[in-house]
Amino acid sequence: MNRKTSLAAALALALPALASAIEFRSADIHPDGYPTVEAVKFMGEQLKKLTGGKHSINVFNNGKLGNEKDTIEQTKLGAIAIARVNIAPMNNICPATIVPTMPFLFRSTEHMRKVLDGPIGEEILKSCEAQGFVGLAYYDSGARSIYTVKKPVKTVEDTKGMKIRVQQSDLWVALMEAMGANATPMPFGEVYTALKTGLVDAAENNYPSFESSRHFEVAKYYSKTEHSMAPEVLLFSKRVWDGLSPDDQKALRQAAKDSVPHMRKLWDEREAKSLATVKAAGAEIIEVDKASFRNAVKPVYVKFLREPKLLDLVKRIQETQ
Ligand code: BDP
Repeated sequence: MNRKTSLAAALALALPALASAIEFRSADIHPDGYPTVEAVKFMGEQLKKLTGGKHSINVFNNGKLGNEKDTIEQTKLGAIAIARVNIAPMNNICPATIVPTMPFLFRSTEHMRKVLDGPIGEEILKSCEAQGFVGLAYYDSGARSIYTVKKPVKTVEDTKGMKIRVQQSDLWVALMEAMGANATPMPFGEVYTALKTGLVDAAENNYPSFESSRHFEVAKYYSKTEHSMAPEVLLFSKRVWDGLSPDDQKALRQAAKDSVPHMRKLWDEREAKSLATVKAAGAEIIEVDKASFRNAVKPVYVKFLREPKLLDLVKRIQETQ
């Protein structure tokens, strides 16, 4: 055997081990440095540690793999292993995800974290398995508020007739319509131009997204409606999942779990930093008559929570102390 063939033989021997090492592809629409992106990178490091260096995660940020609706679809098909998305574009796919999206449901960040970390959060994720998604974790997304280009919003009266961009979810359309606005669903990546060209008058999001997307440059009135705390979710392709060993599945679950406290730390820091950035750039932070919004969106509870299962989840969330 010459040197070349013996090398080939050695490589062939090494191949079975190499072949089972996987670099999972993960999608995110946010840029580097955004807490969700950094959290999944952290999860990848944990995964490497837990699998003795075998498996890793490659985060494709900035929407490189498509908008959230597309990456959800690709994840279902198994073309992407992990989709880090907001829970809203899952609303039409997996009905229980409507619940944590509901307006004015969580009383505080602590309340939201407690619910999502516990059996209720688990139950909601589990219900998405039948649709092809293994829910690995929730990440924080703070509270979402309305921001406008031309005139500040102070009470729900001010949103009447406004064109407001929403995420791609029927619930979100209904939510804005209940406020008297015209909802325009579109992917996040199109919102800057839509605000700039007047295609929409307003959008809504948390401070970090308002800042990182630079929406504050075109919409400088940020009105603290804080109407929803719809969280982020980490979805794993059930199709890919079913081909993994129980040990690998365990490692993935653990790595995802480990990334949550890290994410929250980054999130809290980023919220404060983003607020300071947008203020320094001239954005106005406006207090609103919250009760007027709360009252206006009540019909959405009636319309979207007809199923006893969903009603029960809401009740249990409200009862969680
Ligand atoms: C951000 C979420 C992101 C959503 C975006 C949106 O992190 O997942 O795509 O809002 O409004 O807060 O579309």
